[in-house]
Amino acid sequence: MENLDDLILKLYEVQAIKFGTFKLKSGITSPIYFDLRVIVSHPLLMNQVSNLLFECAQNAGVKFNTVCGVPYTALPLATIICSKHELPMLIRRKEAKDYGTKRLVEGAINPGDTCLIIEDVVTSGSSVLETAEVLQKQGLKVTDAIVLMDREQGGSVRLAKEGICLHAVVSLSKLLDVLHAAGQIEADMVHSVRTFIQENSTLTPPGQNGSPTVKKPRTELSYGARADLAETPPVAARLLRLMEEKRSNLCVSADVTASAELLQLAEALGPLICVLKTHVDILQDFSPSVTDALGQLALKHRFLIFEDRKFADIGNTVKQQYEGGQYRISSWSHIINAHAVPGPGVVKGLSAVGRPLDRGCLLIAQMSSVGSLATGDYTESVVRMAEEYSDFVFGFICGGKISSKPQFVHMTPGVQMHPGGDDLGQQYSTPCEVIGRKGSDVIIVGRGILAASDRLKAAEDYRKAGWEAYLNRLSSPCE
Ligand code: S5P
Repeated sequence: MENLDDLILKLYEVQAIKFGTFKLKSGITSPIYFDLRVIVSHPLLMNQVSNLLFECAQNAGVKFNTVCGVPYTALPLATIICSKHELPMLIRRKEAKDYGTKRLVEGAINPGDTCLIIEDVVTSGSSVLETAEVLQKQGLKVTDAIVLMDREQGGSVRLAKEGICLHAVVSLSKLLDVLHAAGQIEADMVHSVRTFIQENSTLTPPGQNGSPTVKKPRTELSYGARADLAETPPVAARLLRLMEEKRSNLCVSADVTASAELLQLAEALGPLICVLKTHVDILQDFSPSVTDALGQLALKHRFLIFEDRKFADIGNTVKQQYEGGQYRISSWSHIINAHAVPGPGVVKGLSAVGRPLDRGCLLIAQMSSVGSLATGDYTESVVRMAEEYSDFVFGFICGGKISSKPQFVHMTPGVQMHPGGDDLGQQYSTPCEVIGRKGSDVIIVGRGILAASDRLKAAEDYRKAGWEAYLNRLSSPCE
């Protein structure tokens, strides 16, 4: 992570990233501009970028036989990677030679081989697609592309629709966070770039005339691609994006009773998790300073806070429970959850408080405990309620995937390395079962980590198990 922060600052220093007013090829005026071509004059930076691109492919578990850089900026990057790791490379010509062999691709082509594509910046994904098509015409398979910078304007979704999984070293969100934290850009600029990106997605809304005819997706959408599709509430895209960046679909359930221990857990496990789930009402020594400190740690380690309050009353009551009382949950918790039992009023009440603060809510659609009544028709009604209030509800507490809408995040409790349960009705499934077979997105783990003698190691084991199950799911054909 520190490597990445350092890289972002260096790219800014050499003006590969610029802020201001730029007219793009499309005629649109953009507040941000990337010109990665300049890095060829900075050999150390070239090596650093190439290393991170290669690491990204390795971390994503991509399997490939050969490598091709999209001409021209990514060409030298692919060369460095191939040279350093002794991998065969292919060069795509932009124009076929009008003499000699007229080849579009130079290098030894073995039909059936898988070629990894390397690119510098992805906006709509069209340059990667062009290169992929040329390679595919030669009989090569293209399953993955690694990009240094994803502008988050729909490229990963477009590529996924063509069966190519895009892995980004740096997302635009991360870049803005790092430059802002380092005092290089003002909050106003962060805001105007975010607004520009949101308003200039290259995705054509489904059903609209002129939407491109796309092949049936061969791969499932990655968390990063789904972040591009998740418009509201903003916390959904934030979560999906940081899962992709931190390579973590682990939520730790920090069910401890002392504030100091809660903060220690957040400090130690923060880098490994995407969400920290709390039950602040079990803290014996709660004070607002704890949630302030937790907020600081969430910023430092880039995780979201989820107060597992399970609201379940009429709208007017939950509104007060969420905003007021001694816990003032809405002021610090990015995510909350609610039972749907009271009907839509519970969501409306919570939304009145949470939406203006850009918070998000998960509906409890299923439970992990023996004899739970949240099954069948009830679960289906919860999914419909989530769809109706999708400006605030962005997912579910559930046992597995219950909605195919990519913006909905499925979070599953009752997870341990071995199936089983406790003597009060809790039931456990494994990360592999929950993420791989049942299609959930996030594992929620409490005692599996808290009761371990080495909590840090246990958390890393769960992170790895959850992430590998996700990668396997991504690489196997959908449906
Ligand atoms: O159905 C559920 C919903 C939730 S949010 N089952 C659960 O166990 N939970 C919560 O997840 C529960 O309140 C606890 O905080 C955590 C599971 O903890 P563990 O120690 O059993 O992993």
